[in-house]
Amino acid sequence: MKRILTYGTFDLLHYGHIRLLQRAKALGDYLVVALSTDEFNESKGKKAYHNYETRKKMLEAIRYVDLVIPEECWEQKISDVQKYEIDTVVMGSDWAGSDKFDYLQDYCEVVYLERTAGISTTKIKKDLGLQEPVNGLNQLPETKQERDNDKKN
Ligand code: C2G
Repeated sequence: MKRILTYGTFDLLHYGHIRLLQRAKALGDYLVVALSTDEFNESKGKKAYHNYETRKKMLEAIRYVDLVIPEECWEQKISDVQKYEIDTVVMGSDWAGSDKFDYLQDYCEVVYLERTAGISTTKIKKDLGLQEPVNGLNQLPETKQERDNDKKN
């Protein structure tokens, strides 16, 4: 039983995430996803659109995912590898060579899979005109008229 582990925020789940999870699972038999908690994201200066519980439920509904655990800090990875008897840690190629993952090669295999081009949570937010939350409320996307007016000004 080959056990795979990957880390991420998986906010506004999209086909780049799904392809990563699909290819990661194809490398073994059991896939553990360590999902960034809202507090950990805050420490990274990130704020997910969906909270941890929602992102966890969405991941648990994906056929490739066997277990979702919280990612609470950068330093938990060695204990995760040992606790879940991980054979391979998999990340997208944007993490290739990162000091956040390469050191795990002393404990397990580390594989970087080609990142899916053309899609990202940031791109989705930008394309939908979702500004950063104001007073905890997401600003409504501009209307087409407002966007056209902006272009004229
Ligand atoms: N990914 C991908 N293709 C995309 C977007 C994301 O392959 N178009 C991969 C990323 O490389 C990552 C995983 O999908 O391996 C999850 O992406 P994010 O949710 O953006 O995760 P990230 O912010 O990179 O958090 O401790 C590490 C962090 O938790 C990783």
